[in-house]
Amino acid sequence: MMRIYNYSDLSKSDITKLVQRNVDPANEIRTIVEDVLATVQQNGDSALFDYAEKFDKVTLDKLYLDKAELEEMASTVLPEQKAALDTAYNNIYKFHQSQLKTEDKVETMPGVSCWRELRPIEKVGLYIPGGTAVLPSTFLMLGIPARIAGCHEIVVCSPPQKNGKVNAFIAYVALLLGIDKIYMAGGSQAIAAMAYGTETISKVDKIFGPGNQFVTKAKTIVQSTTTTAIDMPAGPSEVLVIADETAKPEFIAADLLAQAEHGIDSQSILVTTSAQIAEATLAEVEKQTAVLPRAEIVRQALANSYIVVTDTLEEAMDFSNAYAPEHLILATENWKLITDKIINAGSVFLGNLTPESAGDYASGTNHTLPTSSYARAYSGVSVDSFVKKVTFQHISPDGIKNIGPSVEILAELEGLHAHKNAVSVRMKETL
Ligand code: HSO
Ligand code: ZN
Repeated sequence: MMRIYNYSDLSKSDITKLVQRNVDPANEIRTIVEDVLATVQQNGDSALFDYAEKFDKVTLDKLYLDKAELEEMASTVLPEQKAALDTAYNNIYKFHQSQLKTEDKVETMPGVSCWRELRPIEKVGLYIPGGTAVLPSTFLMLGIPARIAGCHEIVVCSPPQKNGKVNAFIAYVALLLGIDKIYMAGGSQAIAAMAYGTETISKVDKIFGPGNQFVTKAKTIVQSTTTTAIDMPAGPSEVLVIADETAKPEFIAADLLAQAEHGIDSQSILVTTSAQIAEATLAEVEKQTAVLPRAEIVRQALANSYIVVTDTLEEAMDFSNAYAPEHLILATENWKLITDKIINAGSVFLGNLTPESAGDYASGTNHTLPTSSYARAYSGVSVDSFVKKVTFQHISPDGIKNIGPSVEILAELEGLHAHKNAVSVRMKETL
C-alpha cells in the first residue's frame, strides 16, 4: 500500500530520490532490441512474420489489414460505442485544429521581412500498442493531429491479436481517420520496420506513440542512429494529485487508481496539505481497489506509489515541480491560486470535477505526454509535433541597403570574406 511521508521530514536528497523514476536497468533490454532492429533491417518482412510467431504467437498470412477488412471488423462496433468514439474524435479534432495558426510576417528593418510557415512532416509512423489493454484512444490522439497537419503518408502499426487481426475499435478509428491500411507488427520490430522500411512498410520521417520498454528503447536507438525522429521517449504513465481540505477522498482515490490500472510500473502520487485527506484517501483506495477487475495490476503499481503531506499548497507545488508529472490534478477549490506556480507538468486538470480520464479520452487535449520527468523539457503531442516550421525571408532593394553594412562588418570580424562578398555584390547592383 502507499507510504506516507511528511514533507518537513524530507531532506533535499530524500526528495531527489523520491522523484526519481525509470532508472533503467536496460542494458539487457538494449541487447535484445538491438538484435531485433538488426534482424528487421536485414530480413525485412520475413523478420516481421517470424516475430509475429515468436512474440505474438500468431501465424500471419499477410502483414496488413486492408480497407474492406477494416470495414468488416468495424461493423461489429456497437452504436453507442461508435457514438462515444465519434464524440472523442470531434472534441479532439476541434481542440487540435485551433493549434494550426498562421504567423505574422515581421519587418525587422525596412525592406527586410522574416516569417515562418508550417509544412507537414511527409511520412509519419504511428505505433498503437496492444498489450494488456488495447487503446483505440491513442490512435485518435495521434491520427487526428497527423491529419490536421496534412501529413502525406500515415503508416500505422499495431500488434496482431491471436486471431491474426487487430481489435475492432482500432479498425473503426482507422475509418474515422480515413486510414485504409493497418500493419500488424508490434514491439521493437514495428519500430524497426518504420525506421528502416521493409518490402511492404515505408520508412517514415518520424515515429509516434507509447509502448513498453522494448518499444521505447527501440525508438531511442533509431532516433540516434537513423534519420527517423521520434515524438518523445515515453516511460510508464504517472499522475500527481495535489489536494487540500476542499478535495474529496473518493474522487482522489478514483484518479489514483485510474492511473495505477495502466500497468504495474505506473505511479500514482498524492501530495496533500491535509493528513486527514491522506488517511481518508488511503481507505477509499482500499475500498475501490477491491472491486476493480485489474486489482492485481493496481496493487503492484500502488506498491510503487506514495503520499506526501505538506504544510501549504505552495510546498505541494514545489514537490510537484520537482517531480514534473505527466498528469497533474489540482484537487482543490483553490486551484486558481496556484496554477501560475506550475512549472513542470505534461497536462493539468483543474478542480474537483475534472478527472484525468476526461483528458485521456474525450475532452480534446492530447494524452500522449512526457513521462519520467521529461515534462521538464518536453511538451505533449500536438499538431506542432507533425509539422516543421520553415523560416522565410525576403530582402528588397531598400532592405539590402539597410542590412548590408552590418552583415559586411560581421562577416569581416569573423574573417569570412565570401560571406561579406555575397552582400557587397548585391549592394553594388542597387546603387
Ligand atoms: N493515461 C494514458 C492514456 C490513456 N488512458 C489511454 C486510457 N486510455 C496516458 O496519458
Ligand atoms: Zn489513462
